[in-house]
Amino acid sequence: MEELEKLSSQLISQFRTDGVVVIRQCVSDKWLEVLAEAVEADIASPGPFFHGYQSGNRQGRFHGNLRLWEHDATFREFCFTSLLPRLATQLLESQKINLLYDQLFVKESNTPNRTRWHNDQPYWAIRGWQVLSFWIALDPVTEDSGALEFIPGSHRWGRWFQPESFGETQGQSRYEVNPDYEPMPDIQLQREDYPLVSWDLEPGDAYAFHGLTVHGSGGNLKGYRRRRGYAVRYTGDDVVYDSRPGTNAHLRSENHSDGDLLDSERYPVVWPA
Ligand SMILES: O=C(O)CCC(=O)C(=O)O
Repeated sequence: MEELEKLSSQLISQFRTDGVVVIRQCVSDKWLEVLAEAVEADIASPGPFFHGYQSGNRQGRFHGNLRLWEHDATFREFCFTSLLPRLATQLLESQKINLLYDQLFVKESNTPNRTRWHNDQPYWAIRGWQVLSFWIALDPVTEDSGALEFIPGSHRWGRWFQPESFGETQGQSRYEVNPDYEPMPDIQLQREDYPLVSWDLEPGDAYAFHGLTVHGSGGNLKGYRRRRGYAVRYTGDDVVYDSRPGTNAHLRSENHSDGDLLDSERYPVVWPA
């Protein structure tokens, strides 16, 4: 764990170029244990931003939730004091790190729901370049259990894709249309046209990816294993609030105006610690 506090320059450069890297064993067993308990508590009694996604044939269960840290001391402690803010400051090459929010994605075994291809930043009421997510595996994750797939370098396309609901039916956006966004091409149909990358993960491994990197995931087709993923999103020095249309209403702030620095109780500074 100690050596992980300093990421290699090669990894940081890969993040800069590809907009995605995998970080092995960046969450300790101790954290995994308490996070697992907190996840079960959230599934049993979800916080206010719960969203369940249904598959076409009603099979399985896809539990999602947002902003868990605001209601749960374990998630809060993790987002503030785990290694993640320290890793974020290195990957984003930023002096300061704000917590944007955290999010849970649990695909129970035999849950065929894909997570549609998308990039994240169009959903978020912020602008700036220094934006990243860690997606932490709480179970072994493989291609057939819903490993994330990414298009390396897509964070540099300069393309912002129109947000859509993660529900099953594509094209039924619950999001306000932003005329500056473009529709997401059907990447799933044209997979061979893209240099897709993915990694299997062990519990405690994480993907770290830029806010504009295009990604998606398959269903959890394993009959015996869950796929619990916990994502934590952080921002750096150059990020400010953005009131443009098309973002997720649950991720906006009533106390910020366009161009404001994020620093606040809602988007706390977590680095320097
Ligand atoms: O867990 C998933 O399937 C999707 C995760 C994702 O899209 C994200 O963390 O931005």
